[in-house]
Amino acid sequence: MHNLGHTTSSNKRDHLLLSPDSFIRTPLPGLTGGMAIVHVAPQAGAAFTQMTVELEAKGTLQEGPTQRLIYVLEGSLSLQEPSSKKLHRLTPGSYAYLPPEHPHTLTARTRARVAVIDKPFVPLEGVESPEILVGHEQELKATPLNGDPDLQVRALLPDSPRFDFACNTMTYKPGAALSQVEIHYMEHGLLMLEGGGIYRLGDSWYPTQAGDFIWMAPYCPQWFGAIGKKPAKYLIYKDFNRHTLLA
Ligand code: UGY
Ligand code: MN
Repeated sequence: MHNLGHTTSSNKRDHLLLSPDSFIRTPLPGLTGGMAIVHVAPQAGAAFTQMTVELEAKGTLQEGPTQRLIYVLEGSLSLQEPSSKKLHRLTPGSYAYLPPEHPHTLTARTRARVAVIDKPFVPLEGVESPEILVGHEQELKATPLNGDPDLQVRALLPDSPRFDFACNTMTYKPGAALSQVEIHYMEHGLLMLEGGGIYRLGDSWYPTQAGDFIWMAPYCPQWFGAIGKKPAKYLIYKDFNRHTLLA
């Protein structure tokens, strides 16, 4: 539906807001039986790529050109990789960190949707590179952000300088909000998973709901307040643990 050219999506110098009505699906090398929605990429000014990969049953996704984090949004999948003889079974909330040059095959057992984050790895002298990690969000301890019990953060990756990025889920009770307008050197890729609210990005305030994607460039002023009767939850990426001159 053309909707007379209207969309809530927006492309500004320091942020992108992409709502599902403007998503474009494309093939991707290493992807069979599915399509990729590339939400953000270096072409837009980001130093990473974030996509949602949609797979039919039996569709597969193989490794990309660099390290990767996957987070299952929908469906049931299996992950096969050389360091383990067993198949990892993945369900919604499952995630996996896959180091660079770590061949793997993700196979959909049912129709599935997976958030995929690819980032060129920045090694740190004297620090071992990270290894494969597979987990489920339910197993993670939640930490209140700045002591606010109504805003809970779950870190998918361990707090370790081995990793050059962080990826968290943030869950806001209705009415909860970030306690400050953040402005920082790290960029963000954000996928709204549940509920909604108002996102301030730069000098604009946007209604935001489950399904939306946001990219925040370094130093993009940002603030979120959850609105509605159920919690708002998002998956958020940021570059982390490296000197800015190394990135
Ligand atoms: O980790 C963060 O910087 C996070 N608090 N930012 C955000 O939610 N926009
Ligand atoms: Mn932030």
